[in-house]
Amino acid sequence: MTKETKRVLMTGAAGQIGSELARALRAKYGDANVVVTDLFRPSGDLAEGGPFELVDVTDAKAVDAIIGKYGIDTVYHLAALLSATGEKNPQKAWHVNMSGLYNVLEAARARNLVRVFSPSSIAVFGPTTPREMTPQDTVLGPTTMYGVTKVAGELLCDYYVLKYGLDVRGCRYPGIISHLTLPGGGTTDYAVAIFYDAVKHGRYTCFLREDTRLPMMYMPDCLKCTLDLMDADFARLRHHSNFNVTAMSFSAGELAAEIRKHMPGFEVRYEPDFRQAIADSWPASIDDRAARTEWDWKPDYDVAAMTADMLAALTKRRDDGTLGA
Ligand code: NAD
Ligand code: AKB
Repeated sequence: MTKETKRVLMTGAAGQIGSELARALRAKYGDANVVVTDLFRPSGDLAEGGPFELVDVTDAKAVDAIIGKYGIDTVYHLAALLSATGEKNPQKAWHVNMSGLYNVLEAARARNLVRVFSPSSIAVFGPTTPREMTPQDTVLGPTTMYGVTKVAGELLCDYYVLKYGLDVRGCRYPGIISHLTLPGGGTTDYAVAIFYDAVKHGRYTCFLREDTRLPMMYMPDCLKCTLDLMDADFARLRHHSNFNVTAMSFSAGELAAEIRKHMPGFEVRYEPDFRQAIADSWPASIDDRAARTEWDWKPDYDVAAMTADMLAALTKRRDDGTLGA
């Protein structure tokens, strides 16, 4: 039987996903029962709407102490360095991503926690992986340090399931698109930046080629996916920490064309940089039938619905004066 979550700890909560997932978890479990942590204190209700603590996940004692202090039973471990930042400092990416995960898993094992969520990424795949409808169980072979840490992370999580019976879950998020908190240094960040620049300036310079096609997901689906996976019946799960999930795939040029349906004068220039090689090593589309079969995963947003919603939300923020220069 799946055990119940009562008190949650989130690491890396000030980031793109954590800042929205923390709000969703507070709505679900109550403000006082979701302890939000990061390396820095974010402004506004994220730090003020419930318990907030500064925690560096590479500090094993700090991770264990915060779990003990608040009687935590479930951890959402989101602290990480992403692909582009990771390629600029691979040693730090290894340290943060691997030590952070190990410290969380060890504290969870020692304190017999109910459940841990540790997201993986499409970055686990590499140039030798089938690019179209990438299967659930296939060749991995990433060529970025970020991808290496995500493969090792999946294996480590599965080891804790097998060896210690710890309930660890995770999915391979594709690029996540959102309008509340900017992404923190990934290759799919262009698919967020393009909306900000469209609304603010009517033009965008893209760091990937026009024909670069990648799997993506809108934030409401990312939140649903995460919460549903964590609520799934453990007995139904054949996979644990490495579920393929996706909602849509498009090229940079196709996304620009979708935005032009709302803003006919929108201009995009393409000036690929080092992130092009990373994108070229990742899948164009994902087969997520395992997630659909094992815990009923199904996205709500396609590219048209996501684009309309992103533009409406960012236009409102621009008109409210909360979008910045
Ligand atoms: P993000 O970069 O926006 O946020 C990460 C947070 O971790 C930041 O707030 C940062 O301050 C914090 N952090 C970094 N080092 C830390 C440390 N030593 N101790 C504590 N906190 C630290 O990332 P995100 O997009 O919110 O990603 C969350 C998770 O989801 C990551 O594991 C990432 O790999 C995964 N993921 C994200 C995407 C995406 O498109 N956003 C896609 C696939 C997987
Ligand atoms: C990145 O681009 O690094 C992330 C990811 C897909 O893991 N958005």
